[in-house]
Amino acid sequence: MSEMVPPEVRPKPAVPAKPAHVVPSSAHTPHGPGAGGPGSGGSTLLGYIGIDTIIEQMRKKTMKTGFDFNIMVVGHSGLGKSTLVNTLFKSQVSRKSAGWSRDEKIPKTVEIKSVSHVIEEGGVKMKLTIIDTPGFGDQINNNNCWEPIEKYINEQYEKFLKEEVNIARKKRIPDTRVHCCLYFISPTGHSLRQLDIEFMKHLSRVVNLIPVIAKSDTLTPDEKTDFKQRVRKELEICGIEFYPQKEFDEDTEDKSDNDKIREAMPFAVVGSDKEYQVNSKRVLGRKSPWGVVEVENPNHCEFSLLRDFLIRSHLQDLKEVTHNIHYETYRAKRLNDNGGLHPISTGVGDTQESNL
Ligand SMILES: Nc1nc2c(ncn2[C@@H]2O[C@H](COP(=O)(O)OP(=O)(O)O)[C@@H](O)[C@H]2O)c(=O)[nH]1
Ligand SMILES: [Mg+2]
Repeated sequence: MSEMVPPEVRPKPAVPAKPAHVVPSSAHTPHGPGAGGPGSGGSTLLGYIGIDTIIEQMRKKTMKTGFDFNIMVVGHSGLGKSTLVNTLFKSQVSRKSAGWSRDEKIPKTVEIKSVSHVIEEGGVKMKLTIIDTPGFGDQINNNNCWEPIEKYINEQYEKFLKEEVNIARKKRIPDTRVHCCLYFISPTGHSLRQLDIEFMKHLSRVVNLIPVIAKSDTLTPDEKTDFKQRVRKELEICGIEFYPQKEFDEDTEDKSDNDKIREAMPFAVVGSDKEYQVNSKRVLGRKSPWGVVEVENPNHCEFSLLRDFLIRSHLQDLKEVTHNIHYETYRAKRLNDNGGLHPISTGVGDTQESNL
């Protein structure tokens, strides 16, 4: 059995992590509390190394390069998908592209449209791509209507895979993979539709699926509680595992944090781009006969829970699970099935194929 040496915790000194001017070591006279000179309380050997500066280094790199985040919204027309995404990112990120207006006839098949924006906050740049799926569930016969969506998700994995196996591969592969799929459940107050179950069953295997109850202000608080419970039960009975899946919890802390989130899902949300004056404050909300439903007030709806989960606590994990689990599963299957990379039939990317 191998022996485990307990970690040595080194004290962090009150000196800058990285000197402003690097002085050759021969010319360097140790001074200050962390330099480890005689009488300083430590020895040169036990002095500060600076391992913890990796965090600052990573922060700087991320600030410089920025990152991609791709979010897909699915659910039938009018469920408030575009509004919710705009509310999440506090801007018109989900604007309609030219020739794609509400008055237009409902498309015959599911379309997939993406729009990208660069959002910057605190010096950090995020390239946000919203992938919308207009037409989903709007037909009379919605059989297999998850197929084009799954195909799109797989095409993005294929694109990434092709870039990875390219001999002259890019230093940074553009990431168009879907990191998160928000599925909008209609606030019927009854139960899930067959279409909802079919979609979530198929898609939860290939992407981080997050179900939400749309337009929850149209339900009374009691209806909302009942509906949430029923939906959760139905998802369990159907064996639908949404994100964050139990099996990917990394440790007990992760498990206990995620258990709380799982118990509160699916979040019953409200979106709005209108502001109202409430107690001398401007808040995003929706006017109802009972007053203003405040979007960001946790006593009114669960929008803020969703926002905190999606952006403030799990954004990096969504990207990691996409890469380490969903993409990895696709990649392994693809390489196994074909004994390497043969020309693909999806018509994605360039026409030149490379073999492993
Ligand atoms: N009551 C209510 N209406 C909403 C909500 N979110 C959006 N809407 C309204 O529903 C309509 C359709 O919204 P939209 O975001 O375009 O839906 P999409 O077709 O799913 O993208 C618009 O009139 C919105 O103002 C909500 O949370 N509650
Ligand atoms: Mg829309």
